[in-house]
Amino acid sequence: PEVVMVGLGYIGLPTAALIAQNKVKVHGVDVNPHVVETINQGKIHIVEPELDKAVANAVAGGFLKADVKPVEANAYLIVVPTPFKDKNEPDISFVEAATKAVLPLLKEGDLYIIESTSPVGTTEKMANLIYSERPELEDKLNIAYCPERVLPGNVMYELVNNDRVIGGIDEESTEKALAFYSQFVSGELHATNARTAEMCKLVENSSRDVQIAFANELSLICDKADINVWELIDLANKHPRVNILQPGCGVGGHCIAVDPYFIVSEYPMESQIIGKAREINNYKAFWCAEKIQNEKLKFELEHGRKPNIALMGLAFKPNIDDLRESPAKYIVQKVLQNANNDNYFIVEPNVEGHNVFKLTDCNEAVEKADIIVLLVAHDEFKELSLKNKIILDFCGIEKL
Ligand code: SAJ
Repeated sequence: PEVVMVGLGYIGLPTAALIAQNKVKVHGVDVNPHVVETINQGKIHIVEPELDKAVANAVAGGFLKADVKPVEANAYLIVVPTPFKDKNEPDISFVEAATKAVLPLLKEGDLYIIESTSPVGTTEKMANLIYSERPELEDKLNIAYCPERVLPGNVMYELVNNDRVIGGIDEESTEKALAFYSQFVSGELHATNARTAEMCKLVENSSRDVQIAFANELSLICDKADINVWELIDLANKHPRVNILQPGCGVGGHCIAVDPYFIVSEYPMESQIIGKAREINNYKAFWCAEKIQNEKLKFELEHGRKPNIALMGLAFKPNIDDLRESPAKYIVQKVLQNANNDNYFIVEPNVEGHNVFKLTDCNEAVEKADIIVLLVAHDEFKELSLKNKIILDFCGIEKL
């Protein structure tokens, strides 16, 4: 094969399929034998529009093959997770393990690229690791960092059309990596160094987190000031140079709620706003859970019975089935603690059956509930008639 792709998850698999679509042979590697088997049958293990067709075609055409081990190639892409250890320290052990797995296969002129979101300096660190084990290859490899920036749900389009930032550990590496991506990407390719490219990825997601924190802070202020925050933001955004994002029940997903910590943990004294934004967005979910408890107590005092409560949405953002790092899920878990679950109806129209939560049909939950808590702005919820119900709207559905 021409390319070895280490990691066949949410980014690695679509990228492998895209490269294979261009009739370049890709050898995909994943530590999970079930994933390897599924892909080799031309099927997929994740939910992403258009990905099933792309993988089926790539496998049937003989351009994509999966395995638990890498083989010799000309380009090696590392697309594995970089999770967090305790105290919000980034954990690059998967990148390290992937690098060690391809290390013995490297030869002069090969391209080694990291796409995984990584703390600044990771690419240099991996270059040192490679050269300490293979000193004969020193300065003879092309080593670069090129982060992905695709939006889940629109990956197949954005992989081709988004601009990319590409940073090598030296100029030749940058050029070789640019040439590689120019085969598959029609967005613009921007050259820089590895450290800047690493920081660029972290800053993109931190910027969004800070902006959402501003909106969430406004929602807390407006709640006290008795002002409708959605109307307020709408009006403020009429200013030609103001563009405030939407408040919600917190920030979730495995990128925006995580990547800022890669900066904060490394530069804690300097990253005041970035750190505070994380705190505000985390606090917003806690605040929502408290609001629900208070509304419940108020109802009990007024009516002398426990209210039925519909908790609407579990996903981390509208119209997806992904519950990872979801503030809505956190809120539901928190209000269910020590509660009589018979009074709660959990609704998530994008998920069919869940091993922890007993899910209720949307209309049934609304019919039975005294209090409706709107956690996620799923399309299904916009059509509901919520007359004569007490409504806690944390995602602006009533306004939409
Ligand atoms: N959210 C709000 N208010 C808003 C916008 C979003 O509360 O106005 C919340 C969402 O509900 C969700 C969270 O923010 O809980 C994150 O959602 P998102 O749609 O902003 O982003 P992700 O996590 O799906 O994808 C992001 C994207 N990054 C940016 O927009 C800067 C994507 O381009 C990245 O590739 C992706 O992270 C990643 O993999 O890093």
